[in-house]
Parts: sequence; structure tokens; C-alpha cells
Amino acid sequence: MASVTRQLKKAARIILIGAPGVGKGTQTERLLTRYPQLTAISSGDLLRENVRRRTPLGIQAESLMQAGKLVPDDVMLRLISSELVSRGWISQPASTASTSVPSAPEIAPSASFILDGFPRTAAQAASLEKLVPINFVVHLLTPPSIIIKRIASRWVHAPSGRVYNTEFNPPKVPGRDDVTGEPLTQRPDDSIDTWKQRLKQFEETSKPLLEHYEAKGCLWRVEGNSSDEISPKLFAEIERRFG
Ligand code: G5P
Ligand code: MG
Repeated sequence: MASVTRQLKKAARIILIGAPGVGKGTQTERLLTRYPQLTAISSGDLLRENVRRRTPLGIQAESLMQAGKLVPDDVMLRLISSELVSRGWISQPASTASTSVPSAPEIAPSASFILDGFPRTAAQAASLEKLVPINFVVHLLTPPSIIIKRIASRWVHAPSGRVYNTEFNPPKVPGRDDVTGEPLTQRPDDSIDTWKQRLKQFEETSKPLLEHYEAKGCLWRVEGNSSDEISPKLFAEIERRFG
């Protein structure tokens, strides 16, 4: 893709929702290149980093991720809200204690960002709303019969989250990250059976999530059989809304 950059005039707080392997990470990378003001948080990358560092949260999440199941909502909320604080986008983390008095954190007015993979459930969406107002929710749609063919050829640079595909976007040097030259690995949840379980989870939890955002009027759907088909439509819509 040509690396044209564009300026956004309004703060864009974007969520990407879509089936496992639909291309959320791929579109995120392209959006970051095109709109330099954006930054991104990938919930899956944050979890994998915790698994690698053997944090208590990572140890708790590891077996669920390997089984293609969702990590509990309260764990995810703690993880994401502390990341939002550490990036300076909000002033304080969310409280997950049911007895505490809810308090609204301050939001950095110019913060423009993409959340890839969070929220995943209607409960996560409701909690996020108390932290940051989201103004654009993208539902990426590609038939699972097409996605399934990509999964076995995905390779990742675990420390950065950079994603490759031996057929679609191979690294310059086989098996090596383009930026660092470090070795690429495959995700433990990228077996076909685990992918099917992840898809099942997605189908069960995404309906109420999408309904939540539909009711708020910020949901936008984009379909395509490839990321190259989806990207230009996504760019045009972002420029229409925020350009
Ligand atoms: P993740 O990490 O969020 P998933 O399952 O939602 O995982 P995934 O697998 O990361 O999503 P993606 O980002 O949508 O997929 O897709 P991608 O990486 O961009 O593309 C997939 C592959 O296809 C890549 O190799 C890419 O190069 C290639 N590709 C892209 N486009 C094309 C194309 O057009 N053609 C071809 N041929 N190839 C293409 O979450 C992982 C786990 O963490 C936990 C859960 O356990 C989850 O299963 N988790 C959460 N749990 C609870 N709540 C949350 N909010 C959670 N977030 C994560
Ligand atoms: Mg991803």
C-alpha cells in the first residue's frame, strides 16, 4: 500500500470489531501509517505480553487464550484502563470493586486512538463508556470460509505484535521480522481447532456488543473478501467523519 499520510481534524476514538483473523491487526497497522496522530492498543497483544513476562494476569489468561476462550471482563477492564492511564489518555483507572462509588476519569481531549479487540462483550463496552467516549465503531466482515485459509500461514513478531502472512504479506527475509531481524513465531491459538473455538466465542458475544453500538448510532459495517478491498472503504469513511 502507498504510504500517503492524512491529518484528522477531530479526535477519533475508534474500535475495531471482527472475527478472529478478519484483519483487525492488519487494518490497525495501515491506519497508524496513514493517520500519524492515531495510536493503538491491541488487547490480544497486551495479553500476550503479560503471558511472556509471566505476570499474574498473564498466567491467569494463558490457558483461556490457548483454549480460545475469553479472559474475564473484570481482568480485561483492569488491563485496558491501566494502559489508558499509562498512555495519558485518561486520568485514573477504572474501579472494578462493586462497592466503590463510580467516579468519572478525565479524558485527554485530543486523544485519538484505535482499540483492536476491546471491548469484546456488551459488559466491556458499558465499562469502557465510563472511561472514554467512543465515536466510531467498525465491524469488519469477511466470510469465515475465507478467513480460515489465512490462519495457518500467520507469523508474528511477538515483542512488537507485527503480523505477517507467508502468502499475503511475507516478511522480507523468511522467518525474520522486517524491523528487528528477530525470529518470527506462530501463535499458540492459531491451530484450526482453536480458531474455530475463537470464532464460536466471537459469534456468541459479538451480537449484544454490536447491538449496544448500533443503539448508540456509532456502528459502521464494512465487508470485503480481502484487507485490500476493505482498507480504501475504511479510509474514505474515516476521512468523511474526521477529516
Ligand atoms: P486477539 O489477539 O484479539 P483475535 O482472535 O480477535 O485475537 P486475531 O487472530 O488477532 O484476532 P486479526 O487481528 O483480526 O486476528 O487479524 P490479522 O492478524 O490482521 O490477520 C490474520 C492473518 O491474515 C495475518 O497473517 C494477516 O497477515 C493475514 N491477512 C490479513 N488480510 C489478509 C488478506 O486480505 N488476505 C490474506 N490471504 N491474508 C490476510 O485475541 C486473542 C485472545 O486474547 C483474548 C481471547 O482469549 C482471545 O481469543 N482476548 C480477550 N478476552 C476477553 N476480552 C477481550 N477484550 C479480549 N481481547 C483478547
Ligand atoms: Mg489481531
